[in-house]
Amino acid sequence: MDIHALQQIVHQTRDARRKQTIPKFSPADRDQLIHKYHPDYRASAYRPIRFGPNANDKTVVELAALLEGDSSIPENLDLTPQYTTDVLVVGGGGAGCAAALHAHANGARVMLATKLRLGDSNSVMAQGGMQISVAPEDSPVTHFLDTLKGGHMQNDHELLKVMVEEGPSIAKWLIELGVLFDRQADGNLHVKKGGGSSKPRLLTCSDYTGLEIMRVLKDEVLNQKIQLLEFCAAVELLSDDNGQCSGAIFKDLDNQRHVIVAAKSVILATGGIGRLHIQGFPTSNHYGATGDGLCLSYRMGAQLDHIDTFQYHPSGAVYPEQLIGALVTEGIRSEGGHLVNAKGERFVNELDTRDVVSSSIIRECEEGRGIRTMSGRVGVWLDTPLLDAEHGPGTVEKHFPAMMMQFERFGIDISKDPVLIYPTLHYQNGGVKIDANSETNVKNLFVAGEASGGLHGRNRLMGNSLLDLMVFGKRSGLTAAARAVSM
Ligand code: MEZ
Repeated sequence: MDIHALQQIVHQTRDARRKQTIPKFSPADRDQLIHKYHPDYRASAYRPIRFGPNANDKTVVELAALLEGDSSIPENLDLTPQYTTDVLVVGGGGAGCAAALHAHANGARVMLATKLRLGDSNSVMAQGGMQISVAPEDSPVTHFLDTLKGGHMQNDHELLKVMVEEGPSIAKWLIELGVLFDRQADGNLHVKKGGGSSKPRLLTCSDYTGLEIMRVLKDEVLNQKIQLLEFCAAVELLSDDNGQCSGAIFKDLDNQRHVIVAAKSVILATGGIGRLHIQGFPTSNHYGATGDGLCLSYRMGAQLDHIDTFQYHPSGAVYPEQLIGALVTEGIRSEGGHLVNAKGERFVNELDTRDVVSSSIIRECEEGRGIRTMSGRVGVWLDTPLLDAEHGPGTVEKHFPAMMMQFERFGIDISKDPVLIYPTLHYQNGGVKIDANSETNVKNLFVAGEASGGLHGRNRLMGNSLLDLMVFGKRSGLTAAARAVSM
C-alpha cells in the first residue's frame, strides 16, 4: 500500500480517538516498559559501559577505541604556539558562544575555535523551546522536581539546582541581547507545556527557538570582535608540567596543517556524540556531533558521568527517506498531536517522558502495530492535521512554520497529512563530569553543554538542554576569565 493510502486511517479514526482512554502506566509498568524496549537497556544490546581492555560489547569497544585510540599527532610536531590567549573556547554552538561572550565581558582575551562555521551546532537546530520557570504559578523548585523525576532521580543535584535557579536571569540576558521569545497578547512571555513537566515552562520562538537564539548569539560574538578560528578541529589538548590544561592542538581542515593555541584555560563546548549513530539509530544531530569533547577530555584524564545513557527522541521522521531521523518537534505533541498506531489507536500519553514515549513506539512497532513504508521502514503516525481540526485552519502553519517548510520541500503538507515517526538518536544524557562552575577534575579544563554530563540523569526533559548550555556556558566563561585575569 502506498503511504497516502496508509494515511487514511489517521483521518478515519479521529472521532473514535477523541473518546479513547489512554493507557496509564504505574511506576512499575514504566520501568518494565523502558527495560524491555528502550535502546539503553535492551537485554541484547545494553551493558553498563566500561572502558579498557575488558570491554567486550560492540558499542563499548567502539566507544573505547574512540576514547583510547592512538593520538593522531606526529611525535615531532613543533608545539610552539601560533596563538596565545587567556580563554580558548572550542565549539561554536550555544554553549561556546555563551562561554565566549561571558569570558570576554569578564575582561579576558578570548579565542573561539570551531571545526565547522560559527553557529553550526545542534543548538541552531533546536525547535521546541527552552524551559525556564517564569510563569507566576511555577518556581525553580517545581522545575527541579520535574527534572529529577524525568531523570530517574539520578541527576546531579548541585548542577540541577544551579540550572533551575539561574534560568530567569538567562531569559533576561537573552531578551536584552535581542532574542524575540513568543509573547501573549498582554506582552508577558508565553509559556508552553512540555513532556514530563507539571507546569507550562517552555519559552519558545515559534518552532525555531534555537535558530533565533543562535542568530542573536552569533551576531554578538561578531559584534564583540571575539577572535575566531573556523574549520579547525581540536585533535588534542595540551597540559603544563603540573598536568593542568594549557591549550589545544587543532587540525586546520582547509590545509591539513596543525595549529597550536596556548591558553590559560580551555572550555570545551563541542556538543554530543549523536552523529556516531549509537546502536545503529538514525539521528537528529548535525554533522559535527562526533563526541570530540568527550574524547579530548577523557584522554586528558577527565572523569565521565552517566556515559552509558542516550536520549532517543520519540519523533524522528521516517518518511520521506530524505528526512530520516530529522527531528519532528515535541511541540506538536505539546499542542495536542496524537500518536497513532496501525489500528488507529493512541497507545501512550504523548506528554509522558521521552524514554517512556520512545519505548512505547518501539513496542508498538515490534508487536506488529507499526506502519511499514514501501521501502520497509516502520513507524507510527503523529497526527499533525489534528491541530488544524481542533484549533482551526492555519494552526499548524502558524505554530510550526519551520516544520511545515521542511516537509513542503518533499511535497508533504503536514496540515493535511500525518507524519510517520520513529525514535531518533537525539542527545547524549551523560558526558564529562563537571562541578558547579563547569570545571572538570583537570584544572583549567572546563566543559559546557551537551559534552558535559550528570545534570540530566538518565533522561533529559524537553527544553532543558538549551537552558543547560546557557547556564554552564556562562559559568565556565566567567570562572575561566576570572582565573585568567588573576594569573
Ligand atoms: O529539548 C529538546 O530536545 C527539544 C525541545 C526538542 C523538540 O522536540 O523540539
